[in-house]
Order: sequence, then structure tokens, then C-alpha cells
Amino acid sequence: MKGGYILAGLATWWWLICNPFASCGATKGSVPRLRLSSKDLLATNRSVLFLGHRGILDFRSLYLDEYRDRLFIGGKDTLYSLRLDQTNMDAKEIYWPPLPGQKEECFRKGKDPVTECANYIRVLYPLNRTHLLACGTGAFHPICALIYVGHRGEHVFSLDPSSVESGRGRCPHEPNRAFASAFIGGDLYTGLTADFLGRDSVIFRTMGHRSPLRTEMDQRLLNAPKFVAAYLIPDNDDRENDKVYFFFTEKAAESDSKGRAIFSRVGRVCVNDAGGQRVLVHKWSTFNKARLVCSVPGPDGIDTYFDELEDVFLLRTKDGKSPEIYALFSTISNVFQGFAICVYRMADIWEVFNGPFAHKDGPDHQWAAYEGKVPYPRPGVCPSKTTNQPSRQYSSTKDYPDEVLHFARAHPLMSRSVYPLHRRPVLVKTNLQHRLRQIVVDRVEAEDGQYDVMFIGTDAGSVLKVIALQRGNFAAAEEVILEELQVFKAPVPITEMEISVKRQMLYVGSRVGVAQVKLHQCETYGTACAECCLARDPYCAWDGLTCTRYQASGKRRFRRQDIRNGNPMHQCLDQNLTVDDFDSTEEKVVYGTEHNSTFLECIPKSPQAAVQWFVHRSPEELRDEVKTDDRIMRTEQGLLFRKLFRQDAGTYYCKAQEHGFTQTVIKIMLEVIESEQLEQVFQREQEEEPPRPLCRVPDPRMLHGQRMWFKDIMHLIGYSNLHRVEEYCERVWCGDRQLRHKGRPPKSKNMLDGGKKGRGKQHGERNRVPRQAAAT
Ligand SMILES: *[C@@H]1O[C@H](CO)[C@@H](O)[C@H](O)[C@H]1NC(C)=O
Ligand SMILES: *[C@@H]1O[C@H](CO)[C@@H](O)[C@H](O)[C@H]1NC(C)=O
Ligand SMILES: *[C@@H]1O[C@H](CO)[C@@H](O)[C@H](O)[C@H]1NC(C)=O
Ligand SMILES: CC(=O)N[C@H]1CO[C@H](CO)[C@@H](O)[C@@H]1O
Repeated sequence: MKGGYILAGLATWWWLICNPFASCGATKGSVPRLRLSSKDLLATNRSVLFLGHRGILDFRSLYLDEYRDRLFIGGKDTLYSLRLDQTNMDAKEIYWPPLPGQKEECFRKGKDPVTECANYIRVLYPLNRTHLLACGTGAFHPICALIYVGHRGEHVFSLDPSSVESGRGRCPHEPNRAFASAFIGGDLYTGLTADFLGRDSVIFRTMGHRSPLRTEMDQRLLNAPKFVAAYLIPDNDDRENDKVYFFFTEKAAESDSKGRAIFSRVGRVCVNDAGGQRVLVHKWSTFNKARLVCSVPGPDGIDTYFDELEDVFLLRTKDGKSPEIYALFSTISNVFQGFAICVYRMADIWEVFNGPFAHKDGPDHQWAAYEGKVPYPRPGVCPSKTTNQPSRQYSSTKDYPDEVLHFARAHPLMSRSVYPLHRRPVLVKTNLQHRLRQIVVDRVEAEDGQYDVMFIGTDAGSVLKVIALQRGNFAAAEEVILEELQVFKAPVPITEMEISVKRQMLYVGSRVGVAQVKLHQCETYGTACAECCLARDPYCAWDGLTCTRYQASGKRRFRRQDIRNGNPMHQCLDQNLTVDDFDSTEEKVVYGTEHNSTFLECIPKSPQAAVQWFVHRSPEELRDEVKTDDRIMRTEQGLLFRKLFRQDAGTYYCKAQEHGFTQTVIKIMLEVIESEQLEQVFQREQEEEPPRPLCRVPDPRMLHGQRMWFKDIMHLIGYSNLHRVEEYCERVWCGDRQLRHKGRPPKSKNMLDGGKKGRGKQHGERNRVPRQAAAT
């Protein structure tokens, strides 16, 4: 059976790679339209970094407080409070180490003193108007405490030492193990392993006025689960029906592959569960779970499943009812690694929970839908007005008949699975260099409708901003990667993401720190209508003058946007489609020596653009497309002359073309130094002090696969004479730089003085509750 599965997987894998709709890595659509480095992001104020007071945060948790305009951050032995309404953020810190003796105890029990035996703050929730609840691992001895944060407008931050108590069941022992929690009405709901050895996997309710509850230790309920998220999602207006949903993966008992398979689940409990009276005392009596399926149909009818849940985001709708669930899945086998995002509707989840229970008569029987009589009240139904009728008074789960509780205990799993919207993922990524870890989604109003903009955090410190365009119900969605933001310079995994629609900001956490990143910065796309249009960013539109934030409710102004097609021909015809303003294009002068190689660099802002080179050799001649051959080659980074001739001198134009929009990226004046002229220079040079090495030969990697051409240059100059190589570089390759010799003015002015001229390159409410669920 297993062999068959792998083969099927392989067949589908090829299909995924080769199907243009399945967003292959090879198609242009899966290349980000704009890539911004962490330096770019900081320089343009797109992002602000907070790395703690000692340079490394060892970040674990955050709570975005929109009411107080503050950001609370939990790290290793520390808590921070930042003010979001001030540019300097005024960071305040609380030092909170493990209880005395716990560090030593942790070390004695064989844990790592540096990476484990500390108090990693993993739980942060608002308790009431003045206090936060914080819990940490306490060096494998979880602790909780109350933090005084003051009223709105004040910036106070202190830990109440008298409030420190055991955090067992509220916070994991481990600094990194996956866990999920939600704080609802003063009760903390957690899905975690609650013991030192990490064996007791359990869903808990603790703290508040409701009685503490837990799941029984029973593999039918939870089987080595990895918890991902927990949310309160009301069924309807009746608060008595409120349920908390847990999203996790676990070993799947019902799969054919003898318990090896991992399935993703959605599980739920009633908020007003009080446990049983004789059976299931202090245990959940309303727990049910169902499989979450996210798969791609293959051409042969065999699906590829993405079974490992990575992250879940609850996209709340305007009316607060029926949120949509965005889930990020992975599948990693020795055959292939892939990621998929599936969207689930609550209506589909409710239907599965209202459907048949999964049942198995004995070890030798198959799993099937339970067809016998289900006792009343149906297991999983919360006690409410419906169950509390004069004839049968079930006002609490404690009143439920033992028969109901026995049935519930034996049938936690639903027979049917939950399938995603359109029965397929909205996004599939297969041949990625990095893994996808986190997702948040913003539903954005654009000129032609609503778009769900996905922000996906990778394990390489970057965030992808993506939209999936659905064309009809059955076709696979088209993926458009709007931007790739390298939020952290280091390739660290992103472990937490939070969105503030109110502030139009993204909060991104990784081990090293937390970044505040603007959701959009429309001017980055460029200064022409076509550039704005090609960006296809639902946040941005051309207002007649610049690329700016699109405001659906704003004054009716001239606005251009084409997210569906990104076709500037339609949108910008009356605007200048060809930004061919030669005078204002950045101009460079490059010197090359006759008979030697030279390189003209041109990297368009959009990797999706096609490049064309034109040359204007003399005023009498017309502008001509550069003919490439063995001697003149086009590379991804520019134009390479293996051997330069006198007649190559002229002005070169690098033009980028994308969807009919043409733009001159750079204008390069190439001057050819004739060999005799050069000899003279070298002779004169020898009589004076040799220049300081300033060499800036293009990195051979830049020539990407063209390494041998670089070798050509070295060969021409001769390896033995390195001093001359440096001189040569300084004069020719660094032609766009002034020489900076101490107190010595540049010589041979006409040859050495190159430089950039002209203008510089343009660099490039809804009611939503924070994802860790709302407090009262
Ligand atoms: C970034 O913000 C700082 C401080 O607010 C400001 O001085 C600077 O001019 C801004 N830079 C840009 C490129 O907007
Ligand atoms: C919040 O809770 C703490 C601890 O129970 C209490 O001391 C404080 O008075 C409460 N604050 C408000 C505003 O209720
Ligand atoms: C188009 O370009 C020309 C010359 O480059 C300029 O004079 C004109 O104002 C531009 N028109 C628009 C609508 O931007
Ligand atoms: C400056 C320099 O290295 N010039 C070289 C250009 O190529 C010829 C051979 O074609 C060499 O002799 C020069 O030294």
C-alpha cells in the first residue's frame, strides 16, 4: 500500500511541476514582481526592527494591543512593552527569570543550560483593563504571573511578584514545542503536552470561573498531536452554543497505513462544557474532531495530499459571522516537498460535525460511518435552550445521560472529512528553496472587487505577499507574488505573524527579533501609471500622478488598477506607456579597453520583465537593436563584450518590457580606450606612486554561469601580474567611480572620470480580532 502511495505521489508530482496552473516554480508568475532586501525595507521606512536591549531577543510570543496602541513581546527571561503611537517606541523591559533553583534543576535533569533552562515567555493575554497574563516555561517548570500595564495612554510595565504561580497546563515546558491557546472570558484554553517528558498531550481549560477540564489520556482522542491554533468561533447568536476550535495534526488511527500517517484535524469543545457527573468527571464531554483535507486532484484521479498543518489564520468577516479559515499545509516525503494553502468555510465544518460519527466494531473491522441510533442530546451538542426542554431538562453537560457520555468517549471522530472551498488549494508551491511557516490574510477592497492578500512567512526570514486569482469555480487559481520582503537579514524561520488592519501593519517575529512592516508602500512600484498597474497590488492604484493607496471610500478620483490582468495597455493608454524619457534616465559612463572584455550591467526592477538592448553609435546613425553573437553576449545581469572593438563605442539603452510597457532602465555611454592610449597611461603610471587597491571587479557569481568569460579577462591581463589587474580594474571596471587617492587629484581626466548623471533610481475596517482570540 505504501509503495503505491509513493508512486501515486510521484506521478502527481510531475504533474504539479508541469501544469502551468499549479504555479510551477518555473513559470514567471511565481517569481515575485518586487524583491526588497532588509536594507531596502529599513531605508524606505517600510519596516522597523526591534531586537531587544541586548541585541538578541530570543523571541517567543507577542500580543498586539490595538486598544492601548502597544505591542507586548515575550522573549527569553524578558518581556517588553513598546508604544506603537510613537516613533521611538519607548521600549520598557521586565526581567523575569525562572524561579530560584529551577535553572539548576533543569540542568540536572539533562536539559541544555543555554537553549532550554530559561524562562521563555510563550503566553501573553490581556486579563482585564490594567493587567496582562504572562506565562513562561520557567526552565521546564512553567510559571504564570500578572503584569501591570496601566490604563490607556500610560506607559507603565511591571510584574506583580505576589501573582507568580504554577503555569502547568497553561504553558508548555519546552521553549519550542508547538502549542495552541485561546483566552476566552477569563478562561485559558490550551492544547499542549503538559508534563516534563512531553507525553501527556491534552486540551485544557484552566484559570477562570468555569471548572477546569481536560481531555482523557486516550489515543482515540489525541494521538501524538502537534497543536497549531485555537479560536473561539460562535455557531450563531446564542452564546450557549459557543465553541472553541483546535487545529492540529496527529497520527491517524483511521488511515490504512497502520498508524504511520499524519492527518490534520479540526477539533472542538463547547465553552459551557462542565464535564460529566459520573462518567467523564472533570473531562470534556463535548469533544469531537474531523479530518481537514487539503489535496490536489491528479490527472489520473489520484490526489496528492498535504497533511501536515503548519499554520491557520481566521479571516473574520465584516458581520463577525462565519469566518473563513486559511490553513497552510506541507507535505514532506523523500519524493517531494510541497506547500499548499486551503480555505475552509465554517458551514462545511458544521456540516461534517452534524454528520455521522466514525465507528469501528473491533480491531479486525474497517472504519465506517456509525449507522445505529445516536443517543440524545447528540454528543458534541452544547447544553442550551434547545436541549433544556420541560420534557427533557439538560441544562448542563452534567445532566447528560451516561449513555451519551459513553458514546461521546467512544466516537470522538467524525466519519466525513472537511474539504476546502472549490475542493482544491488556492495556492500550491512545490519546488521552493525555503519552507513556508506562517500565514495571515487581509481582505482588501479594490476597484474591481475584494482580494484576499496573503502574507506568508518563510523559514528564511522573508515574507511573501501573494494573491490567488480565481477564474471560475473549477479552474485552479492563478498565483501572483506581489512582493518578497526580506524582513530579517539573517535567514531565520518566522515563527509568528500578526496583522493590524487598523494600523495597516504586519508584525513579524523570529528568534532574533520582531519587525513592524507596512502592508503596502505603493510608491515603491515606480513613477509611471504602467508600473503601478503591472504591480497588480490590490492596495495600490494610479491616481493620475502617483501610485498610491487605493481607498474604496475615498473621493471619486481618477484611479487606475488592473489586478486581474495587470494590463497597462487598457489602464494607462492615455498615460505615458513608454517611459522613454532619455534625458531623465539614469546615465552611466563605462570605459572599456580595446581588444579586452567589458560588461554593461542592467537589472530591471521586475524580474518578470524582458530586456532588450539598443545602441546609438553616432549622431548620424539611428538607434539600433544590439546584435548578439559569440563576441557580444546577453547575460541575465547585462551585456558582455568578450572582445571590445573601437566601433562598439556609443550609447547603450537597456529597455525592460512587460505586458506592453517599455521602460529604459539605464543608459550607458561606452567609451573605448584604444590600446595605444592605454600603453601610454601605464608608462606614465610607473613613474609615480602606485595606486591603492580599490578593485571592484564584478563578482564572478554575478556573471552567473558566465564564469568562463570572467576567466577570459583574467587570462587577457595575466594572472602573474596581479598589480596590473588591480590597476586595470580601477581604471576600467570602476569607471563609474572617482579615484580617491590621498591628496592626489585624478589624472587623465577624460578617461578616469566617469559617473552617474541624471536622476537616481526610484526605489524601488474590518472588525477583526487578533488571532490568539479575543479577551473579554
Ligand atoms: C524614515 O523615517 C525617519 C524618521 O521618522 C525620517 O527622518 C526619514 O526621512 C524617513 N525616511 C524615508 C525614506 O522616508
Ligand atoms: C485586574 O486584575 C487584577 C488581578 O486580579 C486586579 O488586581 C485589578 O484590580 C484588575 N483591574 C481591573 C481594572 O479590574
Ligand atoms: C508624457 O511624457 C511627456 C514627455 O516625456 C511629458 O511631457 C508628459 O507630461 C507626459 N504625460 C503624462 C500624462 O504623464
Ligand atoms: C589593460 C589590459 O589589460 N590590456 C590588455 C588587453 O588585451 C591585450 C591582448 O588582446 C593585452 O595585451 C593587454 O594587456
